[in-house]
Amino acid sequence: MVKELVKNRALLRWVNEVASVCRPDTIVWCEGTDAEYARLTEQLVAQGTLHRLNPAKRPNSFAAFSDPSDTARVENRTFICTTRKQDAGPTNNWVEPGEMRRTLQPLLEGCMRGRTMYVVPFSMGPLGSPLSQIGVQLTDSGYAVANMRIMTRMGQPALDVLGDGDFVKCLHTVGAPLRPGQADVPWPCNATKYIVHFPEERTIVSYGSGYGGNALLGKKCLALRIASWMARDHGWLAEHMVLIGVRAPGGERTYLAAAFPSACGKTNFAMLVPPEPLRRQGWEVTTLGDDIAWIKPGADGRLYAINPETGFFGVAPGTNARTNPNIMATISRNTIFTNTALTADGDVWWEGLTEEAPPGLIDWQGRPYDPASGRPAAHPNARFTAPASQCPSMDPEWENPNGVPLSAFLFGGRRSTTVPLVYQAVNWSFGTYLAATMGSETTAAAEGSVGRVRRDPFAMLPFCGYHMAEYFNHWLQFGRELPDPPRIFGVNWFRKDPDGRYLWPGFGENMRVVRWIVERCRGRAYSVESPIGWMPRYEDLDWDGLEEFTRDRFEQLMSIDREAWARELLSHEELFARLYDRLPKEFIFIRELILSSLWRSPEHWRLAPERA
Ligand code: TSX
Ligand code: MN
Repeated sequence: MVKELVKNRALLRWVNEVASVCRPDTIVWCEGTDAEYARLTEQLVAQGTLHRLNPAKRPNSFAAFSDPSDTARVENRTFICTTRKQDAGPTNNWVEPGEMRRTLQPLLEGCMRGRTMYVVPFSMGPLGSPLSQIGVQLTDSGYAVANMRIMTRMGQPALDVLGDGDFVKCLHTVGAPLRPGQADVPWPCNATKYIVHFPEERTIVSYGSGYGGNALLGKKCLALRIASWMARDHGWLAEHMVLIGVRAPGGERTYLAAAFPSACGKTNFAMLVPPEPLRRQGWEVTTLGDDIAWIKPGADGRLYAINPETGFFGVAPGTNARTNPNIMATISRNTIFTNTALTADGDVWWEGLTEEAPPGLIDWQGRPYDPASGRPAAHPNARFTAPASQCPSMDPEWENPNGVPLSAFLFGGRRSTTVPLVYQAVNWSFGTYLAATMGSETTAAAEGSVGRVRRDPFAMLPFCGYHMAEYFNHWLQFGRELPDPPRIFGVNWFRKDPDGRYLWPGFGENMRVVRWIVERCRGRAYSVESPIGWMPRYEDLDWDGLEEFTRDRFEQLMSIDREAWARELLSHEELFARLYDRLPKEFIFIRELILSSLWRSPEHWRLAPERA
């Protein structure tokens, strides 16, 4: 790319301004070509940041190993800097924008000395789509550039779309300048970290980290935190959701968006393979995205959704051919792995890939791996970055610039008790309540006491760029304006029996639930009333090939325990108290309505199946 041909004055001015503060040795404008990617990765190999994997096993793929202190997003170092504190809300860290700029200024001065500053224009969403946004990331991390090339539509085409229009300014530095002659390290970063959003100025500044969501600014920072702010202002939705298509026998397609907190198998759900009997009937699931959905009303009043990304940045541990054959095919080539283990024959490995660790592993910190050590060989947050185009289940419409029409939203958490396999909210407002109060049980000691329910409204708690209660209000208002809004469902794959065994087989078998959801949206499936919404009876699900799943077990899986639900509803108060100043008044009444209907006779709600 020739800088002289860049038309956008604001971009040129900003690049010069940043360069004069950060003082990079050189500036490289990224074109986004295959040749450029080949050059860049070759250079990163020479620097020791990337390791080329055995091309016979994993063509054109690389492994990277981060500094042990830089392995995840840093939520306590993530800031929303709005003029008024109230606009960031009680669930975000807030600093006054002027004060934050004064804090960042000395950190940024000379922060890129001895390094190259890459100018990375990118489009979130299909090039030129009315649902897309352009960002430009300035970064001193070649690793971030290589990942951005997989995760976004990056380079000259994005710049062409930008023209002299507006873009989101994304400044990223690892915060590790080099003195003349100073040797670099494979993973430069800084102990001090700042992930800062100025939503009013559509600006992001990320300092000190090279990892994932801290460094690939198109993803969590732009496509969720900044975009959620823009969406609230302009009447659309930026959501932390999987996007899937369901093909029914005969070819009819229904599109669903689903939000799950971490550790619920979101990517597995995005690439769900139906069990053989349903596949034989003609049911198929196709993938549009595994993390983020941008959603706008169309001229026909329906909601249209796109996946703003072009790749998957997924957690490696637990991934295998049984739980997700589609992702295994996706990461077979052209993939960057970060913090996995290395095998003796130059491939990657992680816990759960195979039952036993192969001999001769090198762990993610470069040490020979001893399975008896009790430590994992791969970091628990080890990742792959892989092109979505390589996923066998991609939907034919996944790059449609107009998006796909949504029929339903699904919200799920990891709940070992109380919450049934599936239920349908009675309307948009009750659905908004369901999503706002969703929670998941913690699975790792690092997250505090294991098994406690942590509320994660819409799975957006770490990603909403403004006051969470305003976000609920935005959802409510959004629904009021839709003539035929998508139906809203709660799901829970993780309910256990009193002996601690999972009641539901999960994975591909979830297709039976998805099928019922699709049929509900199409007005073809029965359900019965319950205090928390509409629920399928045993005979309303397709049990073809799963006949051993008994009616009795289904009743356990679907039961609504009054006492447990009363406690559940009361515990919502904890979240509401945190958000009291802008909490929608509907929520108080909805809670009371559900609470009061718990005490109606169960016969009342079991006896009248409806098709609505
Ligand atoms: O991804 C999962 N899904 C969704 C798949 C579309 N996982 C893995 C979560 C960890 C990231 C699940 N784990 C699911 C699920 O539906 N369900 C469970 C719980 C479970 C685990 C094992 C078995 C059954 C349920 N059974 C056996 O292992 C034999
Ligand atoms: Mn995510």
